[in-house]
Amino acid sequence: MKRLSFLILLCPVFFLLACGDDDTEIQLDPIIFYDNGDYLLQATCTGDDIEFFLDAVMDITDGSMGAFPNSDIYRIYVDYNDNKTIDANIDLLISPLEDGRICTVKLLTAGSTTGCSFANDITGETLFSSTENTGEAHINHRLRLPKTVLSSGSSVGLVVELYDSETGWQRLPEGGDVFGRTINLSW
Ligand SMILES: [Ca+2]
Ligand SMILES: [Ca+2]
Repeated sequence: MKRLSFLILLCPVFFLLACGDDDTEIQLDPIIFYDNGDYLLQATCTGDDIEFFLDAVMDITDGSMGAFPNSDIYRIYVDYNDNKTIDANIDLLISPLEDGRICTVKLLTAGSTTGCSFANDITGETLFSSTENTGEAHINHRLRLPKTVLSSGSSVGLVVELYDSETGWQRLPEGGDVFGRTINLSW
């Protein structure tokens, strides 16, 4: 009886994981790989780089400048070897600093990391402006980085977290976890 209960408990978990297994292929033209109405996440393949455009259309308060927690920022958890597991010193967390530099750290556990490292070929900016998605000024982030930073192969699992100083953190995909449930990209 105990074994049966265990199996019943496991089934919904496997179903949830299977739901997130479809990769979205990034092309030369921008594609929207996540859209929940409040946030549109786009990506484009540009040569050896991938350019992310994280459009926080719901965030109409300008925190593009300033210091956390009064700024609007993001962080991206990167499952570098795309195996749905946190691997110490392999998987990454990428986030902008107040001075505009992009900090890359290696994950040690879900809640601890190495110190920041910086690379000239990882660039980004946060703007408070209108975009093609909506004419009202709002927060939007750009991040460009080499494919080789994102993945040991040609696919990656991401958990994206966006912070609005007014409303706090929002994790995408909703219900995502590092790295059991991710947004999956390939190129
Ligand atoms: Ca804001
Ligand atoms: Ca991993």
